[in-house]
Amino acid sequence: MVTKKTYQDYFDVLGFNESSSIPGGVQNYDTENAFGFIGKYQFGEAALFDLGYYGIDKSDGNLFKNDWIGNWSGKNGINSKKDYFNQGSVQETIIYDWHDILWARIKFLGLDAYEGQILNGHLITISGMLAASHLLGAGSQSSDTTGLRGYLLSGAVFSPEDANGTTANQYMTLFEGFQTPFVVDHSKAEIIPGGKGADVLTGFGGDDTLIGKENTDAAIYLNNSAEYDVEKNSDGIWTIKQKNSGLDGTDILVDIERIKFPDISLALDLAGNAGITAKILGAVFGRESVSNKVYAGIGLSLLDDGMSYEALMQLAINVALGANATNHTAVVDLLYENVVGFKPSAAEETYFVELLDSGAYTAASIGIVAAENALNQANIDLVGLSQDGLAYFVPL
Ligand SMILES: [Ca+2]
Ligand SMILES: [Ca+2]
Ligand SMILES: [Ca+2]
Repeated sequence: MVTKKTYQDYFDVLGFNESSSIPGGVQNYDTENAFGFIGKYQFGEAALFDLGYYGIDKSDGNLFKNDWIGNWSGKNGINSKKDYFNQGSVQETIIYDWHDILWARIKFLGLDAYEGQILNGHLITISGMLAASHLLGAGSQSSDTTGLRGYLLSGAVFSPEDANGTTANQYMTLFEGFQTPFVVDHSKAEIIPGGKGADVLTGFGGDDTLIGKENTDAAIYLNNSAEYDVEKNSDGIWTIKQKNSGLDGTDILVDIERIKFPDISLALDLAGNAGITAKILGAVFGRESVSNKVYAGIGLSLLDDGMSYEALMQLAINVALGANATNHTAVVDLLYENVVGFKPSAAEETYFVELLDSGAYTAASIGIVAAENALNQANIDLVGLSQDGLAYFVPL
């Protein structure tokens, strides 16, 4: 189905998904599935109660069992399930009204703050949240593990499926980015927690708290880095303040490893991949290379994608020495000069080359010894980097 992404297109996709109704074609207003969900948009008793159509007089004792034994209210001329099946235009009114209710619930639960966030690789949009809450329910304050709220609080890791086996993440993708009548005010202070996956969070205006939790998480800012004061408060907690009382306010970042500005990015995990990258750069390419944002970006990207310290060290040595990378003397001289600051004596050179010749060390493993050496860490000012972050360019 080709879609333009208007609000009506959204409902066309929803109708197709719920009851195989074809836009401009067959509309399955009179369908009922094995769980008693009815009509083009597959409503159950509970939603039609909330909308004022069904069981208002308490004639149906259980709104979560879709047996339809209760009374209908007569709203919009619907006095029976048969009326409901026959009145397609009322179903079209109902689905719009229902989405007003869903959005009110999403806002009440504070879930609108998730609009624009990328949780575990899934872009969260207003239309995606509406569709997922139609599927799962919006959730409630009393449960962190159910409905749209449970899905978002899990960082899109917990992705329950409907009776047809469609998961919340599939809904989020299928219904991503349609126009809706609803808008989110991100200018206020928001608390936005991610989850177990790699999350990309944005607070926009106001004093926001972005919480990355597990994995390598990023915070996005829309102005260049010079616009902000970046300060480390303690391990795992940073403050990002827009200068001159800018609208972005003062954000608190918790368990965030990357800050992305339009001009540069900063890696904050100097005890993790950023530290490994900086130490390899110092040992293999020399202390000045730590400020090479292209090299730093390549190293971080490879490590974030799962490359090991040892494999990245070998790759760096190969790049630095080219055809000489298998020459043990060349490897020893390169690392020694970069870390110690001058050429090794003949005796020292012989000692280290023998460690490689004998197989006691590989070029990569002796490279790690050099990188971890306190002299190397002082050369690259690892302590200073831990306070300021490692600047890098994201590889194209
Ligand atoms: Ca905000
Ligand atoms: Ca995370
Ligand atoms: Ca902010």
